[in-house]
Amino acid sequence: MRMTEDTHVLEKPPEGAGADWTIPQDWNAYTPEDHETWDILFKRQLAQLPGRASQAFLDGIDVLKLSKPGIPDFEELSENLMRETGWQVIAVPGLVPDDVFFDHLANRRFVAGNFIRRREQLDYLQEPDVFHDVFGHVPMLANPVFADYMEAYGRGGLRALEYDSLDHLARLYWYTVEFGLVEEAGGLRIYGSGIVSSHGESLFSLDDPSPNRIGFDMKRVMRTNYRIDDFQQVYFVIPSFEELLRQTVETDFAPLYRELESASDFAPDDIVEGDRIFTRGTQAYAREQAASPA
Ligand code: HBI
Ligand code: FE
Repeated sequence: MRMTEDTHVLEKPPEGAGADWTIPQDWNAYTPEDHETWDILFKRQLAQLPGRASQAFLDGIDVLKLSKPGIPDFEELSENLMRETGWQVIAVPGLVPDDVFFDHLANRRFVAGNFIRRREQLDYLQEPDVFHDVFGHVPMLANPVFADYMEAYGRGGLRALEYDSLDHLARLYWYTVEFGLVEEAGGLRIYGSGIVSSHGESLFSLDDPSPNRIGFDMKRVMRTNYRIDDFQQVYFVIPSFEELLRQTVETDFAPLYRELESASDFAPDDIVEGDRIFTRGTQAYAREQAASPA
């Protein structure tokens, strides 16, 4: 999740957090209700993901044994993940500063919020909780290619901070890691964590006639604004995780950032020259929302 004015990132690590912002998960402090919240969300999502989530995501759920009831214990989860791809899951109190976030990713540590949403927030909350972070992100980290992509992104983030070009790189994260689709033999599939962890968007992203679905292009994505408060108006489709990793590793970001400095931004619902269009959306949903904001 991207930091904005309306999310609350602290300036320095809160009491009890290390200099790297990590805290103990404190698994024993979860209440029976917390575990039950996880189980409700897990069951609801898993029921609608076959045929929708990418094979890599579904395989990750299996190899990490995430079907075990209750909020996963990060130590046990990290042991399983370490064996697959050398990644770990560590707890943080919420959003952490960009440089801290990227440094963890570059070292194959995924930071996860340790708190879980309240019962009246099952469908939407602003800050990433343990369900979004663990259910949404961690299965993909069991995939060796995607695991390398996330590390490459972390390194890229540290460099983007030097070039003052974080806004452009953050769009890459948004439209891949959070809201990406991938083309598989059976059709389009979800791999973005923001979609797989959302009851509504896991249907909307694939089935609704409203959003555009466009072939992934690194520069195009980096010029595209996004909204954080509703379903996306555009989803970008990668041909494979290998291709996403290849483009990220092979792109020379310094000249790209320089070029982007003077390039205009695209709105989320723009269709532009060169787009490979999978579906041209009606944008009916976005128009309705604009007419009657929630
Ligand atoms: N912190 N806990 C947490 N989770 C994130 O996804 C996150 C963050 N801090 C910064 C950040 N994301 C952004 O820099 C990236 O999304 C680009
Ligand atoms: Fe996320």
